[in-house]
Amino acid sequence: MVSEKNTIKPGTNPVAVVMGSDSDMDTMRGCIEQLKSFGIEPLVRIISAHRTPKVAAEFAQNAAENGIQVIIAAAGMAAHLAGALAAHTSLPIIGVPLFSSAGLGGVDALLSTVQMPPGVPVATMGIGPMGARNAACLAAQILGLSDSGVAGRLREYKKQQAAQTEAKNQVLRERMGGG
Ligand code: RP5
Repeated sequence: MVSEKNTIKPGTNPVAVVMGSDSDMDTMRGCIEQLKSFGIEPLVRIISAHRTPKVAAEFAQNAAENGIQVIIAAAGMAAHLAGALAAHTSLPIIGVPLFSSAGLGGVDALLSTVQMPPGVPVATMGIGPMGARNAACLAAQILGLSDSGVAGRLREYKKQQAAQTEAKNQVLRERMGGG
């Protein structure tokens, strides 16, 4: 088992992006890019609740000591990764349920991730790419409570989103003949 106890430089990666398999990477790339757009360099790992359960437990147990403040956990099928990590840490865990071609269209992962027992919460996003991007936004919002740089970049992102939507509305109005 590869231990990460003393290998992660504390404070350098406030957000960890953990996924169950390399087959999840295509979807989670959107999450990683979104985090980077907020100036957050994530720690990225493949850890499986079922295939490497001891690594998952150790990772979560040491996460806070390693300077991680938020963990994003993505998995498909019977997705227990987010919950398994939440069992071993009090850090906020954001779960991203993923579509898997061998699974039930992502609903299997959604239900496995969201239905946590009381006292062990997982903030569960929507299925797939939009959930992956929202996980990054939520992680940034949590960090933004104590990091003014991240908070400022989030404000800018929201402004850009509003400007894009207003521009689309303007185009629509012109196409529809004004008014
Ligand atoms: C889950 O099973 C992984 O998160 C992945 O979404 C799914 C399939 O994994 P692979 O068989 O592609 O490794 O644990």
